[in-house]
Amino acid sequence: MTTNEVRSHAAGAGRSRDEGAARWRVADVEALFELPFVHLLYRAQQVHREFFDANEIQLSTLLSIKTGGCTEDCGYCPQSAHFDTGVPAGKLIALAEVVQAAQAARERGATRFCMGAAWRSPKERDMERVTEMIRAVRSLGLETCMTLGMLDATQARALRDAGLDYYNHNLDSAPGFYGRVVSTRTYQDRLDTLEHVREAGISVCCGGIVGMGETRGERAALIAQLANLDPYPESVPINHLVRVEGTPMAGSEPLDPFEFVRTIAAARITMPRALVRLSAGREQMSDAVQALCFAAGANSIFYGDRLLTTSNPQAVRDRALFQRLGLQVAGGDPGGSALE
Ligand code: SAM
Ligand code: DTB
Ligand code: SF4
Repeated sequence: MTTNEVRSHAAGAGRSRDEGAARWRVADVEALFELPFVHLLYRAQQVHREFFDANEIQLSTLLSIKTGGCTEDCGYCPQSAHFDTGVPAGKLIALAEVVQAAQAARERGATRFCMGAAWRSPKERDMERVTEMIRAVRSLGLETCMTLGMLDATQARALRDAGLDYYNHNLDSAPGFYGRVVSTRTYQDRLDTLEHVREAGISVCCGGIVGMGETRGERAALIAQLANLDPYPESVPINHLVRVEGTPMAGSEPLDPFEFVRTIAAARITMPRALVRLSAGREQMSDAVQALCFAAGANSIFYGDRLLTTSNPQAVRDRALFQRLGLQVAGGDPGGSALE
């Protein structure tokens, strides 16, 4: 693809919804990755500015509502019962604990509260309790997101009826790489859950992990897969693998940070209206690389000292970074004093 073709493709030129979904060929996305770095960032910035205030970021806070002991064998995950990572298996936490954490997140400036459970899929007895959590968090005026594993159509509708705004379910890698990541479920299982979520009318949060030893072509294939979901996800978390000792992927070769930035830029260009979230892995990233991610079109982060089981930059460090970069936080001031 020439530079001009890349530009017109990114702008959606010549395609309309009526003619069918816009399809990104893997080769087209690879062509984005191959652009000289500054040209790629320029393209991403053009697209970003067309649809967003490019200086504004949205803050989501995560809470693990059920930690560890998971039956799945996802090779990156500290919560799998298949690996010895020192993460103990817990039970579903109490509603009051969730409400307390959500209140604290709101005071610190988060606008979305994401609750994650280390499940293959929720059991029937869990559904009542998680729907209570959705109602309670929503009543605080926060957007709600849950990630509970695979859902069937009935479960997706139950979460929708409780008012769930977003469901997070990542494709995690390119289809061709997935078999090297997990053996206890298939790529098609992931796509089926996403379909149930979409059909229930819940907004989709779906992204992946980079730095698991995949090739550039496989990173491009992941982005193409996400961009070709019809419609593409409203929210796209791009995680950098957090290498946790005891997981099969702990020894993955470190990824060139510029390659991570390129992945963010490719996500921005191919999914122009999505919130692209610079997700796991920020703790291990320099402030300069994070700033490049924002310049490449990332406009959301996980904010708060913990992800699910691993640490995230301290909120005070993030606020200092926002200030140094002059970044505006969506929905107002990130409640600095509430944390000190
Ligand atoms: N159990 C549910 C599932 O897998 O769908 C939800 C929770 S799971 C922990 C949510 C996501 O966290 C995964 O899809 C993966 O993208 C991300 N994740 C888990 N461990 C990670 C790691 N070590 N580094 C980066 N991302 C990770
Ligand atoms: C997502 O894409 N990343 C978040 C959230 N969705 C649930 C989880 C990151 C987990 C990182 C490893 C851990 O803390 O256990
Ligand atoms: Fe379980 Fe989710 Fe971790 Fe896989 S990513 S082991 S499904 S908690």
